[in-house]
Amino acid sequence: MTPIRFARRAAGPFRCIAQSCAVALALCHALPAHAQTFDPARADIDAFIAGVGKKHGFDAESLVALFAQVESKPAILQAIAKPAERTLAWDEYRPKFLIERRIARGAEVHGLKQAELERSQAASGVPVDILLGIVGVETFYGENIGKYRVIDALSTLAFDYPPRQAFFRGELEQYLVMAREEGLDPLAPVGSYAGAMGLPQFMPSSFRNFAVDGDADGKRDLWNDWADVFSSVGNYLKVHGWRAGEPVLAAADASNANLAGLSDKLALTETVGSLRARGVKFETSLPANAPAMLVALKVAAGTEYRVGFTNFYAITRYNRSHMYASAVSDLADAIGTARSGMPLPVGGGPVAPAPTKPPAPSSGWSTTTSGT
Ligand SMILES: [Ca+2]
Repeated sequence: MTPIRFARRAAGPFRCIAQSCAVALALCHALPAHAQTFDPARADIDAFIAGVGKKHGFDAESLVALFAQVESKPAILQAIAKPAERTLAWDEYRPKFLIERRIARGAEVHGLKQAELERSQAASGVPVDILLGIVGVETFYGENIGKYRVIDALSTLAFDYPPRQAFFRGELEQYLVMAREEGLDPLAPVGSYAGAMGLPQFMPSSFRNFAVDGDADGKRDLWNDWADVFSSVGNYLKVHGWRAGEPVLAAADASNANLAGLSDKLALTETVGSLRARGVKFETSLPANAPAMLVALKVAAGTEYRVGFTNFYAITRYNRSHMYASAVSDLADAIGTARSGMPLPVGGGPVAPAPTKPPAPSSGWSTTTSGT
């Protein structure tokens, strides 16, 4: 899950994005080109150790010994300066995820882990294809879980990236507690440059709050245990408002609609009825009073419109991006189609369909694991 895009200040669960390229580059220039271990005697680290030790009962000497083995990684500061979802248009972003190999792998994982998926769906109300869509977008079903030690990532951003230090010091604190609770060596887990962990890319606070032991083996393992992975994603969406049996979004035609004063925030500021009253055309079985938002996705030819419902909003709590939630929904649909043996849809909306040219190889590109 996803911390913040820099334009979205509220702390989200998972990924994190830079304050600005200029800030990040300036920081990079001020720091060594190669990783260096932290000095636990550094004033801010010493204060962090003292505070966390007192608050959670950690032995200070153990924390000093731990942080003497933690490295500040310049590559992490470079990675956080590349907020892909702010620089790509929808018709560039979507093909990164809607590639045939990802869709096929999603269908394959369904076959391999059907029991785990269906148990997670039963517990959360989240359809199996949405669970597969999230894990497919996040890490390509575990192919791109990230290459950094989580403690290096969190510490680099907590101590060497001032724009987000408060958020990452909080996550670092959560991580230390999580490692103790889960019986993990804090130096062992790997994740994204922002410290997002495992197949679903949970940040430590989200792990502690929302991860689920799906197979009741006494451990929450988001790196290896598919039952835990899918149950945790389902639980996260359920807690954030998922409504079983309801749609995520509908394609919309807003070409003759009155959009004056319409909010572009990630919020359910409209209803099915209010959008129809504005002249937005879309099909849904939801009633007129159902919460909704107009989703405007920039493409080369203009804007592709969709109407997002409560479940669209729930996906944006996982990652605060219209494009992310749209890609998860499209990938879920494509996996469902692939599973049923039907030809894959062309996709896209009424204004600008998805490009028909072959998408670029994914090469590990991921919103949460830049640099992998
Ligand atoms: Ca488990």
